[in-house]
Amino acid sequence: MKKIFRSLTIAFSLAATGLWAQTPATENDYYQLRTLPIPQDAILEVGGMTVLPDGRLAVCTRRGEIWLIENPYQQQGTAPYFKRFAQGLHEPLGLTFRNGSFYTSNRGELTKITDEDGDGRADHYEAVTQLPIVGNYHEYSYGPLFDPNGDMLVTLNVGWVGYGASLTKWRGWLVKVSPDGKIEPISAGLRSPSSYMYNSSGDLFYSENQGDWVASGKVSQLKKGSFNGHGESLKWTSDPASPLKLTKEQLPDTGEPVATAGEKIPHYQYPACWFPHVLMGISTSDIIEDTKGNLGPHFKGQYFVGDQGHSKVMRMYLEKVDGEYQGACFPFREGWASGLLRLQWGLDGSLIGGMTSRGWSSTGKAPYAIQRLIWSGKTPFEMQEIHSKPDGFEIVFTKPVDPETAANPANYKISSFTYKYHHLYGSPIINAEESKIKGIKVAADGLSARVVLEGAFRKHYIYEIKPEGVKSADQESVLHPVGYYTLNAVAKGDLVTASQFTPFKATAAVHHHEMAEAKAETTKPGKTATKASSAKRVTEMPASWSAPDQVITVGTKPGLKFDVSEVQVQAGAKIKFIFNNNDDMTHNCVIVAPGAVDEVGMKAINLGLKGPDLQYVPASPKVLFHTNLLQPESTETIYFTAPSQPGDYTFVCTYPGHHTVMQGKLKVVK
Ligand SMILES: [Cu+2]
Repeated sequence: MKKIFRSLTIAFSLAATGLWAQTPATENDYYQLRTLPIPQDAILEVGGMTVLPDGRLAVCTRRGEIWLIENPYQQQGTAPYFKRFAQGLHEPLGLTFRNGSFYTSNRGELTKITDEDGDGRADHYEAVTQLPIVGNYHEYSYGPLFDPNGDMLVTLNVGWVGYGASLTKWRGWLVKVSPDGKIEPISAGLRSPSSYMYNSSGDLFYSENQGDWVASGKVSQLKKGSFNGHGESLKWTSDPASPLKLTKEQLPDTGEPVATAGEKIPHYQYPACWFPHVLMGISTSDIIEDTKGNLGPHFKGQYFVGDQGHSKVMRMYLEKVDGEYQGACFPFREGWASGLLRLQWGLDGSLIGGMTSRGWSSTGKAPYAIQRLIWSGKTPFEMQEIHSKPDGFEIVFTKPVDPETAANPANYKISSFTYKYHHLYGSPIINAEESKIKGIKVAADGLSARVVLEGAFRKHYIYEIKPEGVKSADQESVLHPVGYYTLNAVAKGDLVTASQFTPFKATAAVHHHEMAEAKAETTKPGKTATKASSAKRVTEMPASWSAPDQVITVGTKPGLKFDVSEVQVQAGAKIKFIFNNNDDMTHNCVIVAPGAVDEVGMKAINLGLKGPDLQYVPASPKVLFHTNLLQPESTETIYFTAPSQPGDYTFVCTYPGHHTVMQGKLKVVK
């Protein structure tokens, strides 16, 4: 549904501007997904995954098993062969193979598993160490990853008790485990660090998920003694083993911009790249570097990052400015079958995705899956890289641009924004502002464009860069015309002077009109999330009512669910509707006309940067009533008169990524 809707939108806008030329390219034209057939008796909820030296794929599952898969590449069309190697583990969420043994982090134990007699089945399970745990459902453990000295790195999720809590030492930390089982804390402030990796330069990175203290998904470098933002882990910094002495009381837990809050926190590590919540994904997972150009030489040296909730792979380009990593993320390939948690390179250069969605809902509907992504050999027209420059950005393209469209400032839109730093869950986008473009200098080879901006840069802000109107020399549109660059520092170097700007002829008025409209929207003074009642959201009982005819209470549950699947009301009855958000995520509740749920859900996703301001409620006659977006552990009551027309209406959460699963039926009867 998502794809159909999007291509219709593109088709419509092309037709409207008279530029209809050819069918727009899709991700599938360049990157194809192949699904591994999984035998029925294997519940392959992938927790960890590794490719063995002989090419077999090893998978540990959230049900506590390890499976070995021969021929995952389905050579000559033959089926892969699955063999269960080990069982009885406790939700292992990482798998490594080293010197003939597997290593995996169970919730409470780092285990070494060996097949000593060589019969293809594990027969020796050895506890390397006990991992700290009190038994809270949210205390996941991930890894291990061997460091160059042969020690093992493990990351420890915080628990959840209405907020992320470090209920035992060293929850919320990256720890190092020596081969003899000693645990040493390395880095603090982690929330849900499901994925971490060394890049080819030997630097360690992890991906983080939105939550309390964490405004949005992000990828950060992990350094010894650094603090990554989540306050609860600081509980243990008075311990002599702690490599940092920061306390929670020192944190500016005020909701001020994270861009400036970080400057006040000793040892705070700014993310190398934010993955703006919903605009890019909703739950960043595995990071993998493409050192060989497996997905095309144009992306060699870049990273691919999974998103569990959006069932997609994103792309990340990093550069070093002032000695620190920073860079941009881009959409890459959506439409995976389930929640994408693990990424590995196959020996054939395909990108293998290991998936699970139980309890962590995803747009891919399968409960679990393994798929491989294969490059077709064709090069998409994309922003290959974005570089910081002293006066703006340099966009490198994968193919030469059409100099006419690339030189026109109206064909780009650049905005910047940041988030709040606080102990609350997530953050709205704040301080959004559109940049004015002074001019463009297109490189002589057509492969890059310097976009020169007016005004000062905003340090540690996220820059949204959209070359929407730029065409390739053969008139293709950019496949994904958006990237988010995290500008921690502005690079030094040569400036572009006005005389060097590439001249261009003014094009159709439609661009200027769109620009003006977009600008008007983004430069409005910052609005707060709470708005007064509207006709579709009446928060006080209407004066004409003496009492409601019916009171309905709907709550939320983990896993993107309402706590009731169906409620029934009388046509035309006066309804008091209480919505309690008891979950650990942000939700709203929108009542929509029969059959309109997908349409309204997609409109909410397409609100983009405007979404948070609008509570992710799109303007549509099919939206009948709605609440605002509610933070975890909060409630809102609205009043409405039930439709006079009987039928099956839907109540749905339109927070992006939720609408396909988070629905219930509002049955209106005579
Ligand atoms: Cu929701």
